[in-house]
Amino acid sequence: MVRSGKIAWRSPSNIALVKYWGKKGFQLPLNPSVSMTLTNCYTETTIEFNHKNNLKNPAFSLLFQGKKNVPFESKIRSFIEVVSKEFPALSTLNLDISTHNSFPHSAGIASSASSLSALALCLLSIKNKVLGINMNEEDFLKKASYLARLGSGSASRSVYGGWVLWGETSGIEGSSDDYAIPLSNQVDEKFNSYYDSILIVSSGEKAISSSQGHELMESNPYKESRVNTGRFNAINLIDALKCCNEKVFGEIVEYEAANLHAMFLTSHPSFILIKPETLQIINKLKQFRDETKLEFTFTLDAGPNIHLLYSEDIRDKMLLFINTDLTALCEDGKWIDDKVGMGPILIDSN
Ligand code: 2P0
Repeated sequence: MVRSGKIAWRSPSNIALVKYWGKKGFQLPLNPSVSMTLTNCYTETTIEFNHKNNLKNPAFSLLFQGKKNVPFESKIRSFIEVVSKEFPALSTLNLDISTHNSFPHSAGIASSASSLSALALCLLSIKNKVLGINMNEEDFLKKASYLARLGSGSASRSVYGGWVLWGETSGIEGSSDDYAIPLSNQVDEKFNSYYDSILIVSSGEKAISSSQGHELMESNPYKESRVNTGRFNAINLIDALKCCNEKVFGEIVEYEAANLHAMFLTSHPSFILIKPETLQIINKLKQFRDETKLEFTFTLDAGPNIHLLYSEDIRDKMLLFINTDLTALCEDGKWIDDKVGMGPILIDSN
């Protein structure tokens, strides 16, 4: 039995095109979601572990961007407790965790997908080392996605590169509410060159956290309709990815963003996460598309920032438009240049 060692994983963030919003049971989604894994927005997490004889519970220390972080520590504590149920030997280990994001905390980019997936990958690697388990890559990633989902729903999708589905979906073999699956071999090559230019409208603290927002879906009068819309859109978006129908892809993506924010407006209490500049940018994008007929689309996460999605073919034209027309509406002119990515990387194991 291995008694001490070090593991480090880099795990990316992802952007959902069909949105996960609302839960059932323990961290299970009301409807399936489909996402694109990113490259440049990622978390790197290192865990040094040591066996201790007298521990009753897993003991850990946490450094986030080199500093103590109390709210994040409590999220990690709950997650480690949940993982301990699957991996009882974890309670005999002391874990020194150090984690940092490639994107600034103030960029308004959700970090739970990358940070919880990085942590899930590290804990599963540690389990396999300590217990001497050899898993093939497919089983390892499925289990890592399952564990990541227990920490944060969107994190289940970050375990895979490319395009990813989380949630049972009619007609898609292997799809499950328990873990995500990669869609890579079902996606036309064009979508594997997709860019995500993230226009930062505001990096401020959100009025409502995602956990609170998910909870508010319970009493939302449009809950049933949203669940059906999400299911329908997941099936049709996967079809559009297969057939390379960028027009249909874009229509679904923009409808999903609007539908997600409509759920915020119709929650009790109602909340609004977009800002005036969000709408100004959307109007400019629609006008630009009407004039140029370029096939790009955009989506919003649970926040005011805009994710502008487009293929390699039109990259130069989009960059020019971003720089001449859109950065003036971004906070301090900020935007993040990202693209579809390959998924997590093991960066240290000894
Ligand atoms: C998503 N979001 O599909 C949706 C769309 C934001 C908008 O999942 O409570 O941080 O940790 O499972 O994953 C954000 O919620 O929620 C989210 P938890 P999570 O990406």
